[in-house]
This record gives sequence, C-alpha cells and structure tokens, in this order.
Amino acid sequence: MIKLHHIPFSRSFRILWLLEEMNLTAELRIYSITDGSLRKPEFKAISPFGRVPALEIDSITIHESGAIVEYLTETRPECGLGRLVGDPDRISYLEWLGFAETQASIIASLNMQHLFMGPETPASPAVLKLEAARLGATLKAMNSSLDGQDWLLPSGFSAADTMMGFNLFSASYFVHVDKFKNVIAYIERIKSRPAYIRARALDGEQKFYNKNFYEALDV
Ligand SMILES: N[C@@H](CCC(=O)N[C@@H](CS)C(=O)NCC(=O)O)C(=O)O
Repeated sequence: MIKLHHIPFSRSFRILWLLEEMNLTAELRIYSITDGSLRKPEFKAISPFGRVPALEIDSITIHESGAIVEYLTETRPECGLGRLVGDPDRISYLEWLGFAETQASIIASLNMQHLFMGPETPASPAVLKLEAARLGATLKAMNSSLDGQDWLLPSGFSAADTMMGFNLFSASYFVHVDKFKNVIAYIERIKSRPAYIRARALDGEQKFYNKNFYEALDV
C-alpha cells in the first residue's frame, strides 16, 4: 500500500504525477494548507517539518519532493524516469531537481505575499515586483534550455520534468508565460501526457488562486 500525503495543486502534485508515470497507485490523504492540520503532532510524526508531500511506501515514510523523486526513480530503475550514476544526463538531471526548489521558493514567496498575508500586513510593491522579475528570469533561462528539445534533458522525459513542470502552473499566475514560446510548447506537451491527465483528475480542486493573474503592483 502506497499513501501520499497531499494538498491539491501543491508540490505534492509532483509525486502524484510521477506515481502515475510509473503506473503506481497511491491512496491519497488530503489536507488543507490553512486549517492547521499540518501543524498537528499526528502529521508531524509523518512529516517532521509539517510539509507536503510525504510518501509512505516500502515500509518507510519520506518527505521532501526531491528526496521522494530520487527514492522512487532509484528503487524502480525499470521505469527509466531517473538518470542514475554514469548516465550522461545525470548531472543535468540533479541540477534540475535542485533548481526546481530554487524556482519554487520564489513562487512560494509570491504566494505568501499575494494570497496569505492579511490586510494588516500589506505586501511590499517593490518586493512583489522584484520577485516577479526573478521568476521571469528563471522562465527565460528555462526557455533557452528547451530550445530544440521536447523535455528538460536531451535524453527525453524524466522525473526532472515532474519537478520543474509542476512549478510552471503556479508561475503563470505571476509572470506572463506566453512570451516564452518554448515554455508554452513544453506546457502543452505536459498537458497531453496521459499520466499527467490522470494525475490532474486525481488532484482535487485548487483553493489558493481566486483570479487568473496577480499583477506585481496589485496589492
Ligand atoms: N522543499 C519541500 C517543500 C515542501 C513545502 O513547502 N510544501 C508546501 C506546499 S507546496 C507546504 O506543505 N506548506 C505548508 C506550510 O508552509 O505550512 C519539498 O519540495 O517537498
């Protein structure tokens, strides 16, 4: 039995999607980010920092999406979704896994300021603008990396795409992604993957964003 501790449209989607790519079925335990359930001792016994994703599998429990991705791909090499030691794409693969969280930290900052800070602690317009520009710079670099290739690695689709690809769906609330043509084509390729479509159907409704775009100065 595999159990994924999950919040719809959060980083745990990376794992939900990867499991579908691997044809592994997980039972979902769904949480809310705002009701305090991640702070409870029962949840911290599963995920000590009170974050999703956490995955129960093979009689162990793992937290941190990058660690889960590495565990799944290394213990199931037959799925071909990792790049193991000796693979020519190994270093790029590891760089993308790490960079997924560099980029996600900017998105998390924008989420915090646009969505979760109340009127008594207004966000700084200067910081919002700077963070949106920094996010835009990461998309510009991704756009260059995708020049002439369908997926982030020349050798084809990998778990790096589930780590980075997930970010793009949140990034588009803060940056006009349409100016990055390779990124747009990449998003369309992701959306047409059967495993991605199945994962979205399982994901549940996102409850963070209540408009399509958050302007940098819209505070
Ligand atoms: N680096 C961690 C980040 C996990 C994380 O921050 N998840 C968010 C959801 S996207 C969360 O659980 N937030 C709860 C909170 O901040 O209270 C990972 O990649 O798994």
